[in-house]
Amino acid sequence: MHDPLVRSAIFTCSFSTWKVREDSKLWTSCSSLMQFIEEAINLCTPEEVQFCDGSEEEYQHLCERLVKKGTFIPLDSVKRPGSYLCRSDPSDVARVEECTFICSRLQEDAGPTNNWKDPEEMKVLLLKLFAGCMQGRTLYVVPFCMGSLGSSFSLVGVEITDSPYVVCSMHIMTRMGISALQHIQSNFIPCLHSVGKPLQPGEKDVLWPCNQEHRYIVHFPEERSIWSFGSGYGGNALLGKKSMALRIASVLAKEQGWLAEHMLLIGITNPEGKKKYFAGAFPSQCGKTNLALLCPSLPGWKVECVGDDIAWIRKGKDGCLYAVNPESGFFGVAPGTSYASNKYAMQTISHDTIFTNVALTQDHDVWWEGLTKTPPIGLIDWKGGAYHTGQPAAHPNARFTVKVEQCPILDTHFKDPEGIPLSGILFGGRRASMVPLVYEAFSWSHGVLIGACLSSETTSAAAGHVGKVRHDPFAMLPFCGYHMGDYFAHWLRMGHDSQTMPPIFCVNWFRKDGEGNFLWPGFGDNIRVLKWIFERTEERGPAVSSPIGYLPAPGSLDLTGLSIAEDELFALTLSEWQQEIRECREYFALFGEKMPKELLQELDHLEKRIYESSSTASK
Ligand code: OXD
Ligand code: MN
Repeated sequence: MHDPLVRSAIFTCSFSTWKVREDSKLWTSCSSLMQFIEEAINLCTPEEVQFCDGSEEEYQHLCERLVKKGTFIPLDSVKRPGSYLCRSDPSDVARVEECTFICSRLQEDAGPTNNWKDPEEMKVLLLKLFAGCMQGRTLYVVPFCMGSLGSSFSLVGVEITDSPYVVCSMHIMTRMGISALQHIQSNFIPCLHSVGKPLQPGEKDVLWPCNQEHRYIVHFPEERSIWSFGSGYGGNALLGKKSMALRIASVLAKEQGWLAEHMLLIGITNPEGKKKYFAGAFPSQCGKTNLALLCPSLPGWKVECVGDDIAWIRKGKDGCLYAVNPESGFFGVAPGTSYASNKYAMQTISHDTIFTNVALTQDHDVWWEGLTKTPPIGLIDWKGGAYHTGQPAAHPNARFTVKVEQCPILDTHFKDPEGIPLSGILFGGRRASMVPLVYEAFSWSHGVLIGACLSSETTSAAAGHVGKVRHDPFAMLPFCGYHMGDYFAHWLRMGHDSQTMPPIFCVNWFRKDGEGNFLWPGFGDNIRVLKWIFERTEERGPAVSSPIGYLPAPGSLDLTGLSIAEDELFALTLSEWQQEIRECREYFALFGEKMPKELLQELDHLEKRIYESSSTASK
């Protein structure tokens, strides 16, 4: 016999397949979960409901189903075992920031950097869109856990979705199914997702259903719920990631005194065997995955990966910062990844990987720009047509989705529920000029200013113009679930009461010379910069004070074997900095009363130091 709630759900939507299952008690024992499911069924009217258990068998079954439908193309079982290519609709290839909303009760709580709508009005709009939206489709119930199972720092959510691609991706990116369900008491974050394309009786489905007309990625921070409509892609649809682990988690973090950040986490071991951990915030597509999986060019140095995209950071009893990666997979950008640039990423994705929007080779393997110097003959591009020179073979935001366990340099403390202790924090962006290769903040509040002033050229991770410099404070512009001014204040507060905060550094791998060539080789050579940072945290690395922070003392950056114009990498053009400060001040004015005075003072100090040094220079 079914539980009465399940029975009533069956009755109301008369879905055709409900198997009595051994785990049904586990599902029905949480009444708020059953209520969420029942309401979703009644609203979305799916044809079937599938309660996902997270098993390998279930994953394989879903993949087979997607293959049968034509959405997944199996790759060569010898070259790329257990892997699939999936092509999205060409209109659904990236996060849609203009359709992403923070619907707090008060607009001022969302702040000027987020789209906002009154939560009640938004609910009315969403209820209309979701009504009947899963007709002819299967509704999947996906319980998932962000963070280690059973850790008091983890968050449990339940995503209801009508996209089997999303379910497969959640299998990889989160701890999902029964293991997560066991940790739901009554507390979970409900996430409702639909591709927004109901099927009329007899209508043939398309390979990648989505809704081009209506797209909404909506967060209700007080209610702690997420509704996503119209897109099946990445951060729009895998709701444990950007929506829950950043936007909703950032709100919880502010309330509870921790940080939910868009950061990679790495362990670095020096040739003497000493190990330190670092976190790094970089805007989307600024090389976070490459840095997280770095293969050092300096002998004796080792980098191990804890995470490539999201870090949850808490203060330990000793006052130091400890971080965990709440995800269990990588959703990395494929173009540019190769054995030359990132051997560990290539090994990670050598099997059991879902590729989205890459090109397909004649022998059923994958290809993208940068994988090899020239494209192979007979390539099929990401849209499924013959590849023509001059057109992109892979979409620039093409992705691989793969379990972290496949990473050959996964850190042994990856699952540690207490997290890894941070010895330093890095901020970086994609800046063609002005920002030197590396410098260190004078203090925590100066470091917070560096984070707040972070700007970067826009990339294809989000729909819209590419290559325009925009402010992206802490690389959190699209991901902060509340007012950015309050967020800055929260960062300042985290560092106030103790001397135990790690030092903060700024890095820029993307500086160019007058001809538009990158000055720094990047990739494995970034270890040279990490080495200087590592040694600075030991107070061993020599540095010189400059108006913007501490720079490596001449000769202290290990450039052995490189022929590099070091001066150009560190040149400070003071007029450019004066201009930058003017722009930051203008930007900060956006945050009105909520802009912390302390940061404005830090900006004044920076301006004064720059002014003083330019007047000394001109004497
Ligand atoms: C991502 C992003 O997908 O930042 O990680 O856009
Ligand atoms: Mn990201």
